[in-house]
Amino acid sequence: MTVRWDIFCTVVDNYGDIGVTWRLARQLVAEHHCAVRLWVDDLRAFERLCPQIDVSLEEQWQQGVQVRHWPQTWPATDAADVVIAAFACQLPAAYMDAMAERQTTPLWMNLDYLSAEDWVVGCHGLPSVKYKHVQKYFFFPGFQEGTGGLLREAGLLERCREFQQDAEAQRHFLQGLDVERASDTYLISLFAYENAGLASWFDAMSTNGEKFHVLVPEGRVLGDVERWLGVADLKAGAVHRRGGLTVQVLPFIRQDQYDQLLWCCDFNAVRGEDSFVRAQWAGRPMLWHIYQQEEDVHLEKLEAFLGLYTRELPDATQKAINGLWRAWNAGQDMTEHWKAARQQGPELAEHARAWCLEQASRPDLAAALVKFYVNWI
Ligand code: TRH
Repeated sequence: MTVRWDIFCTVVDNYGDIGVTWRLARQLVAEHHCAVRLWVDDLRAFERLCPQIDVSLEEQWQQGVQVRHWPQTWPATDAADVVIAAFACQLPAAYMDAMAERQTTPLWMNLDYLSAEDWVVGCHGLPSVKYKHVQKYFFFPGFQEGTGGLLREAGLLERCREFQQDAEAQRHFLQGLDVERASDTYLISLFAYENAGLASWFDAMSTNGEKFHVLVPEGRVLGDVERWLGVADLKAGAVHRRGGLTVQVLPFIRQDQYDQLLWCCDFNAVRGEDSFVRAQWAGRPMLWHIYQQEEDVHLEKLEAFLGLYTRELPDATQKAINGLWRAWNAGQDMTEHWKAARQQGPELAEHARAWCLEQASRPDLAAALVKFYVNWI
């Protein structure tokens, strides 16, 4: 019998919440033959990743997923077999009653934010609160054994490697974005929040003798790019050259295209949660701009990841990554750190490949969720 899943997503800000839940919903349908309803409170954010979304509809089908607008006034509905509250979002009271009234109690899980911290291993899968007799469980994504793993759809690495070995396919893809990649140029994608360190990084790239081509999808970092270039109102399509650095603004592209962009680039600056994971699957060196949290708790998460990511690397490589990532996340001067990272270029590239394979040797998050359910019933 087909298992029915309800996934609830509130878009707090940015695109990570919808980015993650949309991937998960599709994978549960495509690979585990589940019937999935994805409840989203903000269809406009969704539309940016998936332009086929019709924001005026309360209900629509996209890639086998039933996408439901989560309106302020909750429409009476029955509860599913498995209920996922993404990122601790609060379910509608009437839906929680529907869960409690079901003949077979549903499995209720909170899909948490990704963190490399050690405590995650101890908390993954533990019971959380109860509503009436319905028990909620913690489900933590993660990088280590004992966590829920990372989202990774079937065949992803194979498709990525094939694309990376196919220069013509990459050229064609980039051409579709009006990007002409010169053969002696190091291609970088840049997806970040506002960052005071950007000017020093761009200074370093424009003057160090190499050629860099930085692709910046429209978004929050553009203000810093404008200030550095001394131009106003940057829009998709803009291309500016300063010394060895070419800066090009891209439109915000579909989620699957963004993956391909990551696969094309020699280096990816990413942010938040979902692009961070996708950059790891691209198997290329990267730089993470972590989502800032109150009381700087994000810095502990950053250090936890760095500890894990760099743990087996030689000193110089470890230092280069730590220095670059810490400076970027503190909005500090990037000059020396970028130089060090470039000196470690081959080591960074090799490590990115190895890390990707190591992570891919673990069960993926969707499979882990399904297994959790099967073990629970
Ligand atoms: O947008 P984000 O900053 O989202 C963040 C994080 O998830 C953070 O953990 C969370 O607390 C906060 O939101 C509320 O970064 P993230 O997670 O990388 O999500 C971006 C999504 O947008 C991802 O699915 C990739 C997608 N994307 C595109 O589809 N096209 C694009 O052009 C770009 C740049 C991104």
